[in-house]
Amino acid sequence: MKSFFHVSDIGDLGAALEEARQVKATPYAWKSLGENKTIMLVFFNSSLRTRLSSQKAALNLGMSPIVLNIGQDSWKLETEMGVVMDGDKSEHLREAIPVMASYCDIIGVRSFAGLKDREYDYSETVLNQFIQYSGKPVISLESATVHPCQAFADLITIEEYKRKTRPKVVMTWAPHPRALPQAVPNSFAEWMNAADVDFVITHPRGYELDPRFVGDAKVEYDQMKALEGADFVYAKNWSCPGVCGPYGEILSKDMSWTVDAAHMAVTDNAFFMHCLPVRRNMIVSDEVIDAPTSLVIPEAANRAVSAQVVMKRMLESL
Ligand code: AN0
Ligand code: CP
Repeated sequence: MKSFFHVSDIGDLGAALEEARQVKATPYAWKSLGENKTIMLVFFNSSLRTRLSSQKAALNLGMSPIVLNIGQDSWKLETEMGVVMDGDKSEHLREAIPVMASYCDIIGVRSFAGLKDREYDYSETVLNQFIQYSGKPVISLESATVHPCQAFADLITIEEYKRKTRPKVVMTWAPHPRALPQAVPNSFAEWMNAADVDFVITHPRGYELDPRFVGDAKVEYDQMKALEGADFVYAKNWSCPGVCGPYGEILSKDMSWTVDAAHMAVTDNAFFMHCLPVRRNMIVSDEVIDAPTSLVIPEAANRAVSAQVVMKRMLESL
């Protein structure tokens, strides 16, 4: 595997899920695969799960992880071409990327959407520079438009907990005080469309996701109607994707969308999912996230599994 951004990069989903099962059952079985191999994990933004699960996955494979926090441990990096670098950025990505690549075999990059310029974000400007100038396999650890390691872990979790062959999975927008990227809902939609599930998206009007990710998914603007009979409720906030409104802005903080017991009551005793970090009593009520049907912890634990499958495949194709 050369890069990991989209569901198509993982190939057959059944095979990937089977591989995830094997990796989870025997995480140290490929310990020699990563011998004398190094993965560079580059963070332009904060992280708890991605940072730790990626390191854990690398260590399970016998590979050495190096973590770099841009702007904290390193120089601040300029990401735009053609600018006069007279500000606070001391170094350009154009030099930094090949330098980082010279010390490693695989690169993982976290680079959130700036939410200012849709074209800049949706053309994955930063991630594409990593692909172009590193010459190494690149993993998106949440880039401007996608978070594939999360969506793969989510699918693994659904596969583990589903009680029907084809469960109903509902992704619902929920309120948040700050403008957040669309990467998580974009990837979740992309992966659910590829999986064998009945997938429904619900959000207030104006929050329509990019059609590239929505695909053939059903969009239902009535949240309660969407949740009826759901087997999995996947909550997430995102800012305006710029399809039917102003890009990157908060259009609503309607707390009636917070997933609480009344929402869960119309489901088929659904499991609750969220990628974390989550704002309690904004996105989800305490009673729902603390219930036995909440999967947020096993979902986060599966981040190490999805990351290990991806890194294993990359190591196998080096
Ligand atoms: C980020 C987001 O919504 O994209 C990361 C989620 C994994 N969340 C926050 O910034 C709170
Ligand atoms: N879910 C997720 O990616 O969490 P972090 O932002 O903490 O890595």
